[in-house]
Parts: sequence; C-alpha cells; structure tokens
Amino acid sequence: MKSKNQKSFPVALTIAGSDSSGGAGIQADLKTFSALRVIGKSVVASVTSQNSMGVVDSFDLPPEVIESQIKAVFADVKPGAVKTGMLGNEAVVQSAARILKKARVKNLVVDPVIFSSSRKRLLSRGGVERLKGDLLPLALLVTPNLYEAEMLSGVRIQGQGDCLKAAKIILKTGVKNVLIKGGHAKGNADDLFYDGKKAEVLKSARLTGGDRHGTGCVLSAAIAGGLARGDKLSDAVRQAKDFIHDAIAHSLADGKGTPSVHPLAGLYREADRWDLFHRVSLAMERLKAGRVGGLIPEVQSNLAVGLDNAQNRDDVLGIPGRIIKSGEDIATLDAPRFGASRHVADIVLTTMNFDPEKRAVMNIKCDKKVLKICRKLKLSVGSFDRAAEPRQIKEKEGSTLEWGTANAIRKAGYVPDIIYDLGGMGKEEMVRVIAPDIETLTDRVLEINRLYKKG
Ligand code: PXL
Repeated sequence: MKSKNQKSFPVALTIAGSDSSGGAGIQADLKTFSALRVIGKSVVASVTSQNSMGVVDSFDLPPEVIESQIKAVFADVKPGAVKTGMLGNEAVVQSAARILKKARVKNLVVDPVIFSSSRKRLLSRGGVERLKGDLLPLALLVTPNLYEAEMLSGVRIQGQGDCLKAAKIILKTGVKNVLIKGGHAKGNADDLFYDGKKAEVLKSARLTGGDRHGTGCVLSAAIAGGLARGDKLSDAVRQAKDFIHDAIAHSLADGKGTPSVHPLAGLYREADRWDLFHRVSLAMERLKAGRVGGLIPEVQSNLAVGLDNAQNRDDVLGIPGRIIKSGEDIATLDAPRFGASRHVADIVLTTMNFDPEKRAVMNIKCDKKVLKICRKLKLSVGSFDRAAEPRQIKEKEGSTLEWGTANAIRKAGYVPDIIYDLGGMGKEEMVRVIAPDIETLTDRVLEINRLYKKG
C-alpha cells in the first residue's frame, strides 16, 4: 500500500537472460533502471554461464517458468515500460508475446538479441521467426545492431541506404519504430531511427576501437527506463544515447577479456563530486583553524583536488579566487567549485597524468626555511627552473606551470611530494605541496606550518 507521502514511482520490467559476468543481460538492465531512478522488475528467460572472455553455455528456462514470473509481476504492478533481451528459443518468445499482448503493454522495447558478441547463438532460428511474427507486432521499438537488422530483414547492409531499406522491411512486422545501431559499423557509431514516415541519422562519435560488453542491453534498458518515466520515444532514445555514451566511456576491464560498460558511472561520479566538495570544505576549515597565513605567498594561494580519473578542469575542485592571508589568518571568498583555480587545477591534471594517485596540490611560500622543513619531514623534493623553459612553450599563455611540473617529475622519475621553483622575472618563487588526497595534503601543510612557526 502507498503511504500518504510516498510519491508514485516509475516501474520498468526486463524479460531477458541472466549474465553471470554481470555486464550484460538482466544484471545490466537492473543497474540501468536504477541509475535512471526507475524501479526495476525482472523476469529471467535464460541463464547464461559466461565471463569477460565469452559465453560458455546457456540454459533456457521452460516457458511456464517465464509465464509464471511475468504474471506475478503484472498481478502486482503494471510496468510503465517493458524491454525484452535474450529470450533463447521460440517457445519462450511465444509465451512472452502471448502474455504481453494480453496485458496490453504499450511501451514495449525489443532488443532482438540473437548472438553474443563472442558469436554464441542466444536465440534459435525458430525464435527469430517468432520474434518477427509474434513479438515485434506488439512493440513500440526494436533496436537491432547491423547484424541483427540483416537477420530480421534479409537485407545485406553495406551503407546508410541499405539501413533504411532494412528498417522499412522490419517495420512491416508491425513494430512502430526501428532503431538500427551503427556501433559495429566502420567510422562513426551513427544510428538510424525510422518511424515509418521519416528516417533520422542519430550521430555519435566513436569512443573506442574495441568491443564493449553490455552496450545493447544498457541502451534498450535506458530507452525503456525513459519511457517508464513518461518521456516521448524520441526523447527517451536521445537520452539513452547520452547514457550509453557515458557508460561506454567509463567501461570497466573487470576480467581477462572484453571490458563491460558501466551504467552506474554517472551516479558514482555525482556522489564523488559531493564527497570531494565536503572533504575540501572540511580541509579549508582545518587550514583556517591552523592559521597557516605565514605560508601564503605574496601572490596568495590556492588548492585543487582531482576526481578519480580527472580529464579536464571541470573534474578538478578548487577554491574560486584565492586563499588569501591576513597576518596568520587565511580566508576564502567562496565555497569550493569544480573548474575553479585554473593554475593549480592544471598542475593537478599534470601530476595525475604521470601518476593518477597524485591528485591534491596546494601552492605555498617558497623560502630556505620551508624547503628545509620539507626535507626534514622526509618529503621528496623536485624542482624546475623557469629560465630553462623552451621559447615555444613560454609563448603559450598559462602553460609554464604544466611544463615546469612535468619537467620536475621527469627529472625525479616520479611525482615528488614537493615541487619548487625559484621564480624569475616578476615571478615569485613557489612551493607546490603534492599529495594523494586532500586530507594528506592538509596534514602536510599543517605540519610544515607548525614547524615554520616554531622557528
Ligand atoms: O549483449 C547481448 C546479450 C544479452 N543478454 C545476455 C547476454 C548477451 C551477450 O552476451 O549474455 C544474457
């Protein structure tokens, strides 16, 4: 029963195969629904034994077992959308189609899984015929890849024109829309969307040369998730394409073979952003309480920390403006922000490029005493000389610190804990404290400050 303050929530159902590797099938579908804030229901149609190197075996469940599961779900809630994935054989396709027809499911997305990427047959020949004859007439959308589109249409696809020809033939089964995925084509991974009236090429840049396990499952689940949330089909498809793009970009090589797409990557990243924001805010409080004003250089200071796998300044959290000093006290003008602190963020991106675990940097005053304390604390020390910077690099505004950081790292052979330079024409000498995380960075700066004050 719904309690008084409980909002209604979107529900989607997947009828598909279980993938013991966790990267595709039911497992990928449920992760995708969850990431989209859609409640996932699942009916297992087949059990596959597989790992990242391929499908070893598959065991289709008896049609009555599939029927029984679907009935149990529908007796309780009517999902706003249903997707089908691997169904295994003709009897399963037939019984799934019969019940979905009876339940008058409107938003049915069919991913016509026929082969695994390792070329294991996941739907019998008879199953393909029943898919065309029984299931597609009920479907709002079918999402074949090029190979599946060839199997469903009988058209040999060699170019965009053949895709449209295939889509038109597939539409004759009664399915209302066709999305032919270009992921296996050469060049860009463009898809063709056809609704019976107009064809649209949905562009996407190719991300990797290699195969990714679970792409088809996640895409169709994301479309079903969007439909369950009430999106129009065209919006659901567009958002699902963005979603799979992100899931592919963050694929996980979690075994010896093909990496799997990562449908939860976006959620984790959002959580990581808030976690880092909170930790940097706490670190700023500690630095303020530690009264590190004596370590702040004339040009003031900043600190920045990169997210796991940071790619650009937007993945690096810094302090807007500067950390400024007033005697021993320090102050900031604003809360930490991603994309702030350009210069220190670029140093972070440089250190992470050499060692992904060196993500936190703060610049502090450089004098003999600071350097002596750093050595006493057994911090590894590297340096660069601004005068040694090649002219071409110097002419590119803002690149000196990246060059200097990389230069010091190359000389040391690793990312040192401290990189200093003695300045140059109009440039103040500077120490950068480098650490694996914001807490270690804060500890180091506070310790340097304590010894600096002691004299
Ligand atoms: O990616 C197609 C697919 C769908 N469902 C299951 C699978 C695979 C591919 O291996 O195992 C269960």
